[in-house]
Amino acid sequence: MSNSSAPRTLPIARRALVAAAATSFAGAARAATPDPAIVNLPDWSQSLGDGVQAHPYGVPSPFEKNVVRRDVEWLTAGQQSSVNFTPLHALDGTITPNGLCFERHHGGVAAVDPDRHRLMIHGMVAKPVVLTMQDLKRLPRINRIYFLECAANSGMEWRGAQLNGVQFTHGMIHNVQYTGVSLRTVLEAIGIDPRAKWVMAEGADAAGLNRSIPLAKMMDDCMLAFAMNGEALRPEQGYPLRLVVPGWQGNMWVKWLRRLKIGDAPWETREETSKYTDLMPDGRARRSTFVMDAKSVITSPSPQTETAPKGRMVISGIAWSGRGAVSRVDVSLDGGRNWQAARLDGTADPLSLTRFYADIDWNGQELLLQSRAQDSSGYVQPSKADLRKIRGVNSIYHNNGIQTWLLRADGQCENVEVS
Ligand SMILES: Nc1nc2c(c(=O)[nH]1)N[C@H]1C(S)=C(S)[C@@H](COP(=O)(O)O)O[C@H]1N2
Ligand SMILES: [Mo]
Repeated sequence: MSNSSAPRTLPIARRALVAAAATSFAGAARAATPDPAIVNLPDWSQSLGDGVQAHPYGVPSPFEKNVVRRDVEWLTAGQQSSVNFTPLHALDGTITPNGLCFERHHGGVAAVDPDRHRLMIHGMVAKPVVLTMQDLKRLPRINRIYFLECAANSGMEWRGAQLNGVQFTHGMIHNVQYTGVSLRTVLEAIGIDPRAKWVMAEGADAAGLNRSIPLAKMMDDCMLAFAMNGEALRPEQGYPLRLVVPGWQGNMWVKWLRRLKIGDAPWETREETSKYTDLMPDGRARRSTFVMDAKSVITSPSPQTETAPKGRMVISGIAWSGRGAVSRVDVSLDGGRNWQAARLDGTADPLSLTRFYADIDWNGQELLLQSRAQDSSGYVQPSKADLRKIRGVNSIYHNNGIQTWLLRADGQCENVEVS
């Protein structure tokens, strides 16, 4: 095509594109003509806006003020040993913004001065060391995106649908990019006794939370992280130093990390005996369930999202697996009778959240919305009924059953179960 013909043909091509798009925007036709939002100049176009230093640290639009972490008052006795939840219903993509990452702590948020913080590594090592934050920041760095899911996520749903919102049923998860050093680098430099098999990680908070973690996992992919999503860790997430244990239950990701003790057997701490074990129907406890199995949930529409209009609808959700990458997500509109493959968007990175979409036409009839994840190991997320057949209903932890939302004719969703 010659240059001179381009200006003549382009407008025609553009008009054709607009016309084609207009047919698929049929549902967006406005009742009022002319549209006042078009003919009247809005306030924000009639005066100058805030100057550059109005918010030295940026904050969301006031119109997004409801997008916040929320707690469930009756769940815990107080605020210090408690939890709040990520507003999954209002988020998209895969990265959780730092200010919206759910918090779970057993003794409140420790206010740690990084200059006075130390990490001691001792036990079955050639020579014990005490490291400052500056020491750690002089080691070679890596960046990795991982999900962190509390083992108690969806724990309130074992005996039936209870909490009406994806924030509360699934919001004990976040997915951020960590910056730090690989633990292998540090442990190899220190010299580990060849008979060593376990590492105890301990936090500097009032709870002194501690967990035994297999040395093999520590050497494989664990990290000492000091930054999340490009900035220093938030105090709630363990500033200035947190252990990252990819794919494994959140409780092991010790925050305000102050000590690693190398040993040859687990320490049987409170968090791995009385807590984070699952009471089975025969009265025995299922233990050492470190890996978080594949799970998914539809985040929109869901009980906290705006009333859904009829017509084109973007069903959106997240999927993850502690065993690898999410390889497939299926969506059902009829409570699990029929399934269709959802579209996985972006790169399905191992041990990190994957976003899926299903684009549908909704004619206003009731739907029973479900999603089902499958991971690179071949594992398929089970129905709640199948999970209960094996696990009973005495558990708190490790509920990765398929979630159902009833989308009612009025465009609102409700947490339900199908049998
Ligand atoms: N030192 C310390 N580390 C801790 C905890 C704690 O209370 N103290 N809570 C654990 C639990 S139970 C979970 S689920 C995760 C929560 O991480 P988050 O607060 O970044 O969401 O941190 C873990 N690490
Ligand atoms: Mo947790």
